[in-house]
Amino acid sequence: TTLTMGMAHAQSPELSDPPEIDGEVVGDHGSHTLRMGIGLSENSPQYISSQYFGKILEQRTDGRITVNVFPNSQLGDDVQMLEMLQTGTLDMTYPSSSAATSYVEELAVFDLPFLLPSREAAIEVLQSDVALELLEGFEDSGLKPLAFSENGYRQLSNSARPVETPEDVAGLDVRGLSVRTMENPVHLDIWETLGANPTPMAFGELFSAMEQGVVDGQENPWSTILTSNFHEVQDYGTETRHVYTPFIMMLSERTWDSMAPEYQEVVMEAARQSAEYEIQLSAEYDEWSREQLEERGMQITRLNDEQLAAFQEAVQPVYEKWAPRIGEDLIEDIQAIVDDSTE
Ligand code: TF8
Repeated sequence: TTLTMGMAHAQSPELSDPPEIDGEVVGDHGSHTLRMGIGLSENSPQYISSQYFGKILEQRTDGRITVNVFPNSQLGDDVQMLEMLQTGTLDMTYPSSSAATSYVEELAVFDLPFLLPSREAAIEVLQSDVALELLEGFEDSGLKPLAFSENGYRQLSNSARPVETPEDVAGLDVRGLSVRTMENPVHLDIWETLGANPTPMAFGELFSAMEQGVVDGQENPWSTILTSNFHEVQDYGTETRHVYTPFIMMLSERTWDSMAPEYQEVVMEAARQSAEYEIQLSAEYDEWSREQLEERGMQITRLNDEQLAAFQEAVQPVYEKWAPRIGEDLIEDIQAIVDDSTE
């Protein structure tokens, strides 16, 4: 109605306050200013929790470690920023695990479609030894992984048509949807298998690519779609939940090596605490973001069981192709954690 039309939308849901900062203040081991580049905007759980990370460090080092967070991919996209960490031109970044599979191929396990059926199960996995061991794969890469957190369940959005079935993606009488994917081979394969026309692209270029009609759509969690204003150029959304993507908080190994062991310990603790906070914020954002998107005019399709099963069946070949490369044992280990958590 005209009344609500003029009303400003809330910028965020009711968010939990950050946990109180505890732990002792460590001694003087010099000063560090950490530059951290992230992909998402100032409203995102990623940004809010990164600021909290900086707060913890500032408080626990008596202001000797400070963190400057640069949002909106302004320093580069996930892949580029990881390279900047390797060369030491940037201290920190916060990529999707999918952007790091060129360093640790097994991380692609998280890119397998429909692997993690619930957020509870996903978080169990992220906090498991299996996940920790995956991070060990970064040894000698120039990257120091600090903690896993949540990017979240990916959902399809597009500007062309409502999508309820894989056929709607492929298009029967019309062309298949062109869908931007992350620069990740499994994601590329998922959308190819669904009959779309996938285009890998840096996240920072995505909004204008959609605005200019270079691609019809993309897939990301509702919170990212909202906080990146994708609804301004995307009329349709579908709750596909096809992949659950983790984030990994990353430090340059050069920066890590330049820090006193006491500082390293505090950095590790701060990363874990802020990752936990990020996971909480992400959960608080998810459903709220979907509602907000609907309020702002996006037409969102919720799939019924049959429709969801059709998507799961359609991407089965992706599993069969990638499982041997990623490792059947690893997949089984993760499935065991999932089964335990859903019992
Ligand atoms: C993507 C990812 C990104 C994040 C963030 C921008 O679609 O989901 O949103 O990794 O760095 O590229």
